[in-house]
Amino acid sequence: MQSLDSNFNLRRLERYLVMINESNITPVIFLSKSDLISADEIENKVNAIHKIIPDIEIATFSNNSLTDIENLKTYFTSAKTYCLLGSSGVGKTTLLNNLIHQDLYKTQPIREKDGRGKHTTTRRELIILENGAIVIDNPGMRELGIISIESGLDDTFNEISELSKQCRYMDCTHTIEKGCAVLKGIEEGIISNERYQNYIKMYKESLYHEMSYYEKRQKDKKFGKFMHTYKKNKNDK
Ligand SMILES: Nc1nc2c(ncn2[C@@H]2O[C@H](COP(=O)(O)OP(=O)(O)OP(=O)(O)O)[C@@H](O)[C@H]2O)c(=O)[nH]1
Ligand SMILES: [Mg+2]
Ligand SMILES: [Zn+2]
Repeated sequence: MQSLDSNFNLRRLERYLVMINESNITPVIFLSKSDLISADEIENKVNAIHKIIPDIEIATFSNNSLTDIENLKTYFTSAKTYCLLGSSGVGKTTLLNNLIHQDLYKTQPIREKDGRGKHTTTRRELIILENGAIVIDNPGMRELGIISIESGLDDTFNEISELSKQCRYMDCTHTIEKGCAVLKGIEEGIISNERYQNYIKMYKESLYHEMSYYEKRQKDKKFGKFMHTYKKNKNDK
């Protein structure tokens, strides 16, 4: 979920989608606070998403509209589980309360000075809707850490991964190599530079995380060895 006002951000959306695709979850984009901007602006934002991810489902809504809430309910199918993800203050808990027609969970206005949420929800809440759909409200995310994102990255940046098959080298990093089809695609305007930048950034992050994970494992091994020798010495004494 992103709100259609200041929170709307395509790059952040891509980050969420990488994580979601990596986990094999079907994403649906909810754009909240449609009451705060004009119909034209809403259309522009929806088009901007569809331009980079053509067949993703998008629903725009306002938590202040009963009709919109009734409409959103059609997205929640019986016996399926749904997770509300998005920055603090976009209206996840407000939606949850609306779905159950009760003000059960706490919501809070966003900070006026920077338009950010106050991290009101501090733990996950699970509710079951009338029709049996399960909805989980999550605390707004401060950042989206990345663990390993190979397939999520490919699914989200589909046009880049498709082109990369034509790179001259199998292990092309698409940054400096001669014969890189991705770099060529940017030059020719087939690939958007903004998407490329985000792709590279997330790719590097995932490498970094994998590396530090590896290093952590190495450390654990050393620690394990240490404990083993320590115990052995102790028993020998
Ligand atoms: N104008 C408008 N305000 C909304 C809408 N949805 C939520 N809000 C307001 O936005 C503020 C934040 O809503 P919350 O539901 O607490 O946001 P949240 O996503 O749960 O935030 P965290 O729990 O911090 O992650 C509240 O003041 C809501 O009343 C909407 O559709 N339109
Ligand atoms: Mg909340
Ligand atoms: Zn390349």
